[in-house]
Amino acid sequence: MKRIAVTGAGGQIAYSLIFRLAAGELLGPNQPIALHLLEVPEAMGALKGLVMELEDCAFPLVREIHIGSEPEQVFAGVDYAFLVGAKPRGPGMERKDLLAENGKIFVGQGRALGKAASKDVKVLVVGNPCNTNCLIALHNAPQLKAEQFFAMTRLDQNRAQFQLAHKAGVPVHDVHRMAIWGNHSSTQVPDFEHAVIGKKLVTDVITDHTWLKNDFIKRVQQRGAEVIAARGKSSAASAANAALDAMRSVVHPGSDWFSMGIFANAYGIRDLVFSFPCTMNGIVPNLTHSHFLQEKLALTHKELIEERDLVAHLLKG
Ligand code: NAX
Repeated sequence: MKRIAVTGAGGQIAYSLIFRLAAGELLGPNQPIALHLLEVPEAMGALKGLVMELEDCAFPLVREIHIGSEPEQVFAGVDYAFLVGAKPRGPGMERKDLLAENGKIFVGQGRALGKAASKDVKVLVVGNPCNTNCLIALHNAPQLKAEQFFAMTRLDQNRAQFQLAHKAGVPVHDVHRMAIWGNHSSTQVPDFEHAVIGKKLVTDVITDHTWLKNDFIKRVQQRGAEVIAARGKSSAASAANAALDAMRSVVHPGSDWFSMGIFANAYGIRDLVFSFPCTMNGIVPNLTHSHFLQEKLALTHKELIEERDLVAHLLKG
């Protein structure tokens, strides 16, 4: 039996994610699972409704369902943890207020994972600001290795892959090596310089480089806002899908690159959770960028340093 935790289990991303986990989409059709679902007490009613629906699906792989509001109890023995729950930015709230509010959540959840989870637990942080929340969680779980923590930039990668495929008029599975660098925010760097379509560089297939440098980058950076404007709510099913893709890449990395926020000292980045292109062997080494992308990388790096400075009191030295 494998134990999978989801936090924010009464929220909208979880409403898609949990049913797909229950159907076996993470670990396959032969792996029985236990679901460990964490919510705040005020949302326990919604979570109980979700559990009824899970029961009514009669998923053969779901052997146990645990719900609760105490992270240490809910995380007991978990092998995989999706940290989705966080507070949304309220009216008049500044980024530093959001960081402080949500940062506290990840102090508590990091500690609880360190104490209660399986020693090999893999943790994917989705709740925003996910890179810095992930940094906080791993600092507060000294029993675990930093390499067990990941922040989700896979939705950005998937968005970028679609945009390139659409522009080139090819199926989305022809686009590979689509890396997102840096922060999951509007400073993220969608790296079109190393992406390929089939065996050719994207820059050779899409010859409109003005589109790549301007419209493409902006579209991917702003896609979350575009979805909110259209739907009136933030991305949910696509975020759940990306969370599954991301955790699957941790469990069974394939041959393609995947983007992931990880704690690593590479490419001049130190002591941050920064998104890099990864493979089963770790960060893809020895990539170089044009001056144009280097400037963008410097901006996202700077933003992550600023976020880290704002939560310095939540990090253990
Ligand atoms: P919802 O507001 O629908 O759900 C969040 C849930 O978390 C709520 O039910 C809330 O009660 C719960 N929660 C709050 N504090 C908690 C705590 N301490 N312990 C457990 N549960 C807690 O938001 P949803 O749309 O599901 O989004 C969740 C998070 O994902 C947000 O922070 C959002 O910004 C972030 N996203 C991250 C993305 C990424 O690519 N990394 C993309 C999608 C999404 O925007």
